[in-house]
Order: sequence, then structure tokens, then C-alpha cells
Amino acid sequence: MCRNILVTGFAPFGGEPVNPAWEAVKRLPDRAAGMELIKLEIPTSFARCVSAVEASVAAHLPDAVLCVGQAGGRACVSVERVAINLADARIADNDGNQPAEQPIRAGGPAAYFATLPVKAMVRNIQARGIPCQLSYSAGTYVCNCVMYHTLHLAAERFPGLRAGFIHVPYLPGQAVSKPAATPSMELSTLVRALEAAVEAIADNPSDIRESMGTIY
Ligand code: PCA
Repeated sequence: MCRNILVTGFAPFGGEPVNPAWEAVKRLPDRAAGMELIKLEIPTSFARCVSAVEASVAAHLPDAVLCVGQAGGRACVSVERVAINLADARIADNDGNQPAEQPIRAGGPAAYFATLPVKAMVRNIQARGIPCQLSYSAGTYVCNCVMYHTLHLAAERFPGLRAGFIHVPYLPGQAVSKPAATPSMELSTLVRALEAAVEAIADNPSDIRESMGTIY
């Protein structure tokens, strides 16, 4: 039974005026699929993103956490399967920090798997006519960091809390100033994708059994 879900979206970073993740998250309804949605903008900062999520989890005790971030250059909505214990940043975060080859948690497990029903989420997003794939790398930047920490938080302090991550493409307005083939997705489509993800989380206490992996 899922009563409430915390949905986070990152602040703009890397010189972008907006982050499609927070733009979409903040347009989600307050209730969906029988659940209350708690929406939170979090800083694109290795140091501060974690405490923002942790404080909200402690305050609201949600049944699930879905974090959402921008993956500029990806063409599909991607539901992340795994977070790795590595911070390696190609650009500085919004606090000017640029970790290289650092563990997110010294001595922590090499990786955590998402505990949300990722395959059900992919299928439900696709069923609404929106390109979506299961992804096996959330990268090594702040998004991977928040996913790793949230899953660690669940494992250590909030048993039963399900958590995971979705990356979304640029908005068309962001792609305008980029090379010609840069993919993008309309904001209304991103909102519908997140609604479909939330619905799948509410409807699937455990994931569907179906093979979906990559062959490369
Ligand atoms: N995307 C970045 C960090 C914040 C965001 O929205 C990432 O994929 O790590």
C-alpha cells in the first residue's frame, strides 16, 4: 500500500536556464493514483542534495521516493536501474565542487539497485505513447549521487522505503541553442511520463517479471 510519494526535481545547472526535471515535477498534481505527491526542488550540489532529500524523508515518511533529473543528450525518458558508489564530475556542480574518482560513501557497497518497480514504470510510460527505456547507468554526477544516497538511506534507516530515479531529456527550448541533432521532449510529455511512473509505483508493490536488458 503506497499512501504518499516524495518526487524531487533538480535545480538548473551547467548554465541552463531551467531544469526539465523540476519543471515537470512541479506541474504534477498533488494527488495521483490514490497517493499524495510531495514535490521538492533539490540543489544540484553533491554536498547539499542529500540532506535536502533526507530532511524531507524524515519529515514526511513517504512510502516511496522518485528523484528526477535532466540527462541532456538522451532522447528517451530513462528509468534508472542502478546507482554506483562513484563521483566523477565532468563539470563543477552549483557549489563549484568537481569531485574526481571519489567514492560517494567510503566503504559503502559498490552499487545499489533501484527498489521501485522499474520495468512496470517503463511499460506504463511507453503505454502512453512516450519513448522510454530502462537505463543501467545514472552517470557519475549529482543524479547518481542522490540516487545512491537515497537507496542507502532506505537500506540503513527507513526499511520498506522504495526509491529510484528517472532521467529526462532536454526541453525543446534548451535544444534550440545546441547542435542540430540534439534530442528534446515537450514539457507536457514529461509531465505525462512522470504521472505514468507514479501510477506504476502505486499499482506495483513489486516489479513485473519480464526480460528487458540490453544486448550491447
Ligand atoms: N542532472 C544531472 C545533475 C542534476 C540533473 O538534473 C545528472 O544527471 O547528474
